[in-house]
Amino acid sequence: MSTHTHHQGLIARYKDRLPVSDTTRIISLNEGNTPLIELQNIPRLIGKDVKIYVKFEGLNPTGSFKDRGMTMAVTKAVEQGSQAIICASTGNTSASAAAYAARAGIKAFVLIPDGKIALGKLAQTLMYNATIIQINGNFDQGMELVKEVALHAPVTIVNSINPYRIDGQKTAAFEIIDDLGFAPDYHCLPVGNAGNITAYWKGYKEYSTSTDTHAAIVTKRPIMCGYQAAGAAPFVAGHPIDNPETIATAIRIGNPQSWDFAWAAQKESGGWFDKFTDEQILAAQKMLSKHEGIFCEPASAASLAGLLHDLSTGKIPEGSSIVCTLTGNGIKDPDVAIMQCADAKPVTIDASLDAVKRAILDSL
Ligand code: AN7
Repeated sequence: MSTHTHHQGLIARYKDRLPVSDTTRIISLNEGNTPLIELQNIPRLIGKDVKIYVKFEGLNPTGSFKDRGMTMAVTKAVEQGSQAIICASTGNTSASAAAYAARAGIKAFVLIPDGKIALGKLAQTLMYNATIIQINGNFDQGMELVKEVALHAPVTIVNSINPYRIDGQKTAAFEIIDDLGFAPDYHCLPVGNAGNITAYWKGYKEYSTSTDTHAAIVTKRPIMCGYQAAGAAPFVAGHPIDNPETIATAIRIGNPQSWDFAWAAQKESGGWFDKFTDEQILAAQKMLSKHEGIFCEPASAASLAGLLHDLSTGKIPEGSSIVCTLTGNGIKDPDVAIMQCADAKPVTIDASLDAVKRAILDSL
């Protein structure tokens, strides 16, 4: 690695493991290099002797892990002469695509389900100046339309069916191993369209395999645990579902595009899929904010909800090291956060010293 300390994005950092050349113009917002934070309070609260680390992907430039894939996808689209990109999205992909298109100076078109994306994601996508096409339908219908329209219009698809997306996102696994010096025993993450579980597994495999150009860095690979929302759990059902529903709108997906890759990750790692209710997901989101100071979006909290469950049953045993990916930033979905904290509404008082003193003493 270079001796410079200025992180210039994940392509610069990992270019010997990514499909770029020395002449490639890199489209980057210095994404990646996100913190891996060890939880200090939750293990004690649940009475388990485990090491839990969260990979806080909400600290990427547009607030989600999508930036890892998007820097690669847009870099390659531009290298191949594309003037426009397109995606279907539950919100985060649209924000990320829009930002990287702005950075590259090309156009972005995004198809989103009308009324079903979090407010912050809509605000971002508008500000980055993408052309937003709202459909009276869900993500899966948007995805089918994007695949069709790309056959008829000069646009590059930047959903995770674009293999460069997976290559960019696999670097999160590299960073975890580079930070810890080992692979965790378990890796827990939310699963929607299933690109991310595919990408992590690819990254873990690449770091544990010797090739002509690279020696293996570790021997171990983690067991992959993919968690879904109960109302949007095709991997638990074993087949796509028609009308996915969950408050975690980011993972409101019924027909995952990386179906086979995700099953391969599960089988090869000895892992599993499971599903959790919106209540369990929101409880995990709040627990993480309240007890660790880490605010992720609802979908991201599915990783912790699943881990808490699997620790409670012993499926994940004490003594384990675990990484949970927190895929997106909680600030993106203010409506759900404020709804969750309705019982802790701020009080309004007179602007006087007495009134402030009283407010403090009342709640000590
Ligand atoms: C916060 O933005 O599919 O299983 O269109 O935004 O790789 O799909 C978002 C997915 C988890 C699921 N957490 O990841 C989109 C989109 C958050 C997300 C997922 C998403 P995949």
